[in-house]
Amino acid sequence: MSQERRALVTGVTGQDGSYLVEHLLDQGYEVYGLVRRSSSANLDRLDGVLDRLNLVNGDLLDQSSLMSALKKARPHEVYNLAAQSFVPTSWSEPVFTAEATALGVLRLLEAIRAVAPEARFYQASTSEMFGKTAPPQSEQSPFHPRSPYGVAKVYGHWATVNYRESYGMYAVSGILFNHESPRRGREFVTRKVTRGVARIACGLEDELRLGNLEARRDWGYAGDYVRAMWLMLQQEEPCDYVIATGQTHSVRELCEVAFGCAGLDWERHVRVDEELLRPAEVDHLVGDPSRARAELGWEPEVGFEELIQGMVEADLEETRRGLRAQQGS
Ligand code: NAP
Ligand code: G4F
Repeated sequence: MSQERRALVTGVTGQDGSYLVEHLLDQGYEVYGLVRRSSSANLDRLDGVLDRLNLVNGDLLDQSSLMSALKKARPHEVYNLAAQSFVPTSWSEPVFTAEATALGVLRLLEAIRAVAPEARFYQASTSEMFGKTAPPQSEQSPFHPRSPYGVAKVYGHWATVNYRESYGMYAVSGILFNHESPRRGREFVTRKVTRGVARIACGLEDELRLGNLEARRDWGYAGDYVRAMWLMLQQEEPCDYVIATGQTHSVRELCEVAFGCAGLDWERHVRVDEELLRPAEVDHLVGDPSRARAELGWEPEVGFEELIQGMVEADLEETRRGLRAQQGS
């Protein structure tokens, strides 16, 4: 890249943040990552890039901290990946979820308008906004969110569209379907299953308790999806895009594939726990990424089986490493 480019990424300690930072550094950006105060360091996912990344303090709940971060980073591009992103927590902590996931977007947009109005803005929107809407879901599909998280994300989406329309800001909403990786949080179903497989294969556990096995998701690879985020901010005109694979699988199929990767029969180990069922479920998500394919030239490179196999292998390796460390100590 010939010109100097600076990007500010919120949610940099999360799954997507870590992949996006790597992508932006590869593109030659000077990258600033917003981190909130925590009682213990949680920079593990950034292990390989910490010496090339500028960390700035800030929290989506604190408007002045966002303004300070923007003044320090002077970004050309801002990627808002920070959120309370775990759907079940949004029922137990709905107000906190709205503060971070809905109003947090507004605080950041206001801060950009005041401090860096020329910066291009990416909002991490989600297929959870479609909720009950029948598949396939595209940019034209109506929203019918099914959780306080989904409701909060609809607010963030429309705030982004509104700032584009009200103030002429280059602000876009990426409507991303589920995307996973070995860096996925352990509470999300793919990682819970692949980690469960590893622990069962290593003899540490025998049973994996799950909720709804019939829910269907369009699961892609996080590394592919951060490329789409970046592409969205490189277009002449700001526009919102659905990012998805167009393929769908049930949680039951996920179990079959993941246990199969370790030569295990999932039906011998998986138990349904009613406590893990949600007050309202999103039954069936399948995205239609035609616009992204046509206008961004974006295609996913990693398919479902390859993704799950990679996650199982990574979890097997991590579990065996843990066992070796225990035996050595
Ligand atoms: P994640 O792993 O849960 O990461 C969330 C990030 O947000 C973490 O870095 C977290 O920081 C940060 N954060 C939370 N509250 C904050 C606050 N008040 N102020 C500043 N930072 C805060 O999520 P992800 O899977 O990478 O997803 C990234 C974004 O995409 C999220 O907005 C999510 O809702 C959205 N999304 C994800 C998917 C998916 O399938 N992964 C699909 C569609 C949309 P700590 O480390 O300090 O907790
Ligand atoms: O992995 P999940 O928790 O992801 P969910 O709810 O689809 O949300 C994720 O993807 C969204 C994009 O659509 C993001 F916006 C959001 O931030 C997050 O990254 O659950 C997937 C499905 C659900 O239908 C759930 O009911 O798996 C089902 N499931 C069945 N048993 C389970 C479990 N989910 C979890 N987390 N844990 C279980 O034991």
